Amino acid sequence: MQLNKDQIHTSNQAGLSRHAARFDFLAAQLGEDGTDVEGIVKALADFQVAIPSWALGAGGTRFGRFSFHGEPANLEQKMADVGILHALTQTAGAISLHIPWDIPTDYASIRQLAQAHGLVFDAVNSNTFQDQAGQDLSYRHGSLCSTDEAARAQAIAHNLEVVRIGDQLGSKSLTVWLADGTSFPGQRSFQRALQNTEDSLRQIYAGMPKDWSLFIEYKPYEPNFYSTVIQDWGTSFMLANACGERAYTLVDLGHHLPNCNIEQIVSTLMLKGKLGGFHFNDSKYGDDDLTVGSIKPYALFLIFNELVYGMRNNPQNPYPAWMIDASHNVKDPLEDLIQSLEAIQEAYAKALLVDQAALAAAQDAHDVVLCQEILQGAYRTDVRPLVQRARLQLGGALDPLAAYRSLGIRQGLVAARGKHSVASGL
Ligand code: PSV
Ligand code: MN
Ligand code: MN
Repeated sequence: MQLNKDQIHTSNQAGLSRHAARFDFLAAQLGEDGTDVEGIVKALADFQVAIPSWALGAGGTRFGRFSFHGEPANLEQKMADVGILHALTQTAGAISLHIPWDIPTDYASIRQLAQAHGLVFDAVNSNTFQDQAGQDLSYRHGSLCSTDEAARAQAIAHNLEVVRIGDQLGSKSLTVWLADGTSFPGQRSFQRALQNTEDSLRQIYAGMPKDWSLFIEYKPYEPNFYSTVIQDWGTSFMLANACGERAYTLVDLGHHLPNCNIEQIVSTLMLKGKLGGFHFNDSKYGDDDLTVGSIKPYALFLIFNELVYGMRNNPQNPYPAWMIDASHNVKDPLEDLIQSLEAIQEAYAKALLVDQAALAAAQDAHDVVLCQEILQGAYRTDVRPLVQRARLQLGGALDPLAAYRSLGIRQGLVAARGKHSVASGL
């Protein structure tokens, strides 16, 4: 199933004049304050977020999995789903694969399909947090950190195989997330585990093509609950430095202990040129992987404020690789991703509204009240007409969620794939 521009164009007609009135009103207001409205609309149009191939089936928790009708059963169908998201939102122009869950069988046709949907392949993800069928050695006691040299070698070889697969698709980066850790005090030597992990990552880094980047994800707990080897941004940063210039830290919003100041982490990493990748989701308690912006939209805005600051002021930092890392079992996954993409665009638009020069002046004057007013003035602005305008200019839907429903997309997918298709992967 592929949406064409005419279907979207037709579904937009009823709302166009209302949109135009709202946009003009907001643009006039912002223009009076000296805001570059066209520049913001362009920045929004340029912002593309990768969709992970594992977010398209109905997710689950470790306690159960509930299928959603019309789920994509293979990589081609997952790409079709991302194509639908991209056609509607014009913000999901990339896909991120998890290997071995989504190994292409015919590379040329997969590349062609990506092109037809207007997609590129972003970072590829390795998986040494599960044992795979036919694998010689188990990761039960760790992978890149393992005290068993042969298990470590197997995990390194897997990562290099993932790079080889990604290279044939045009990917330029590898994301490593490890489940390695312990659940009980004394279970393993912290130092040996960290040293082994560093040695393994350095070997992976050395084996990547010279135009590839390595993203190292951290997470304080889960599935291990006493310690993880790469528990925090500091450990990831240290490992990235040990690997080399093209190794970076990846921040996943759900991978922090409660109340952590994530915006400060983002800011520090960008100052040091080491924020390589970013995973969006939201959470109430831990790594909940809820819809972006559903729980803490103000925190998301503050994080975006630092991202925008970093993108403008830190040329030493590469342009980060953005990805949504969320998964559900109560929503239609495509509707959920549309909501996440909308929340991302809104937070980004609000951050772009922050008058950074005025904020710097207020900071220098120690006018704490004014600093807060500047941030919250941007946050309280209803930026939806700007986000809509960016989408419209690219041929997307005025209201992607409403269009998804009125065009009967889920019904079409169920008719094409059946009620009980099951996604590969998790
Ligand atoms: C595990 O917590 C995780 O969320 C990591 O962030 C990975 O990116 C993702 O799952 C898939 O492996
Ligand atoms: Mn992640
Ligand atoms: Mn996670």
